[in-house]
Amino acid sequence: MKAFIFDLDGVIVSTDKFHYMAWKKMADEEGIYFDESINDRLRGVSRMDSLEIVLERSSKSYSASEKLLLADRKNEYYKQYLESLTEADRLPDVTETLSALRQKGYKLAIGSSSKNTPIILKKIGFEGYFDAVSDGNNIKKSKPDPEVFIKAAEYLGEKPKDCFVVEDAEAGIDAAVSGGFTAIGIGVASKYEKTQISLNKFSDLLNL
Ligand code: B16
Ligand code: MG
Repeated sequence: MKAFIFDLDGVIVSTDKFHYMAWKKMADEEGIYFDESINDRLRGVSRMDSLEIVLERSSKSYSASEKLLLADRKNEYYKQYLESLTEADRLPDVTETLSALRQKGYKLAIGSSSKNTPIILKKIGFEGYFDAVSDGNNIKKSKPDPEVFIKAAEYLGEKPKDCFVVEDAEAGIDAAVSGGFTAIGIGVASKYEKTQISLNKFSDLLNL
């Protein structure tokens, strides 16, 4: 294996709590029921697809332009929460494990559905750190489509079969498997049946 492609939200940094808070604020304002288990279904899913899941609980139907406004409003709340992010928000073991993997000669990339990836990487002190970044800004189809990881592998100059993908979301594991990558699951995704390697903690990557 030549490279690791990391999902961002839920793997490198815990922005998932901010997604929850931002969707919850928007949903409360609209009188739509929203809870943590609905939020779990949004992991790795694009902003507009996430909105459709949130609106399943709405009694009102929204036009396409109203939906765009709702998604924008959620994103504004989300970006306000992102302001507080710092290097201390990198998830446990991430800093040391990434540097040890790099020392072993692996290339390191990001494969995230988020259009906010550049802001997040900057806030946590990882701007320019990864050998390649593929995110919501360079893809047409979001996870479970493999496009984001295929682009990451292309940017690295590697083939999918030579890359591990590390994911916290079922949609991300589906994307990795269908793209021909080896799918490593952490958190919720460590218990998913399609996950090929399950991690208890991030530093377990050093024992593969
Ligand atoms: P944005 P990941 C994903 O990031 C999140 O898990 C998902 O909850 C979010 O809807 C998606 O990014 C889009 O994010 O609204 O910032 O473009 O897990 O693929 O790193
Ligand atoms: Mg994720």
